[in-house]
Amino acid sequence: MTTGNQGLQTKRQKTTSQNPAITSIYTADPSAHVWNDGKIYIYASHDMDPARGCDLMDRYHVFSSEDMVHWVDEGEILSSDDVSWGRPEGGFMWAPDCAYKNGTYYFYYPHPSDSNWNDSWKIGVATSDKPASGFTDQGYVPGLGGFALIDPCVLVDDDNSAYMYYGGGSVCLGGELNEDMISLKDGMKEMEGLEDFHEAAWVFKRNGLYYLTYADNLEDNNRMRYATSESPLGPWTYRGIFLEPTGCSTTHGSVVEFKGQWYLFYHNQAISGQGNLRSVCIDYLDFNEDGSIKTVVQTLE
Ligand code: FUB
Repeated sequence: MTTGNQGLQTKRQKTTSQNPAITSIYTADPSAHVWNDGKIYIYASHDMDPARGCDLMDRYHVFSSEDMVHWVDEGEILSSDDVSWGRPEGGFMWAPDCAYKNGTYYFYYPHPSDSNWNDSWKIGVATSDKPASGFTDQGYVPGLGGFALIDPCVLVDDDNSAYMYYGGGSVCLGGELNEDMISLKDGMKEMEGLEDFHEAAWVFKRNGLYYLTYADNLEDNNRMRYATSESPLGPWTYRGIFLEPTGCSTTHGSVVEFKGQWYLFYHNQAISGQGNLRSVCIDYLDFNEDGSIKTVVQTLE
């Protein structure tokens, strides 16, 4: 199915765009990646309609595009029914990420392992040799999880070493992954230097500088903040807020370069008016000479 943001292509000329970008189903927490087939992919949470709550989020879809304008829904890639170790009642498939290393795509997602959901988060892993299908359950990252620890993000660095980040509440943790991309080399450590961290960690690299973006704690109106470091595991230097509230109580985003332009992927609730029926949005993201991120201008229609 094709859906999409027909206006983004000409936004700079017209100063208008079309957001949300994904309109065929409700989606949130977009993790965008450019793989070596030249396409850009969005791995997102899927808010289920009619809304009941986040317990109903029980499956993931992937979207792909060749031009940032036309988006193809590649279909469902994993549901809570596919997870052997998960909460018996299913649901709670929250913000995911995907990484590629040595011919394998690794799909990471937070999911509880028992009925006491917020105390039993684990970071599940599914793998495939394709970016948007064929994922099979590989269990979870040993030693990770527990109360409110969600939202995995994985950075594969230029030297092919890989780092995982996650967190929630007020703590953000990071650590290096082993070659298997499932276990950790030396465990996790707290990411130092972030201000007002809440959740939604995302790490990317630009011009040799690491950026860690995240959602803050502003009540019912989370914003996106960021910090930078010369090292993938910090310590981090706090740099500021770059996305103001979207009108949704949660915020969650990813930053990626595609064909020479940087973009911010995030979500709002513009279609439904409900915080648990969210929609993925896309806007241009620009940097200043000193590497700081310019405040993103949200295009609303
Ligand atoms: O989508 C479920 C949760 O809401 C995510 O894991 C958080 O980051 C927030 O967006």
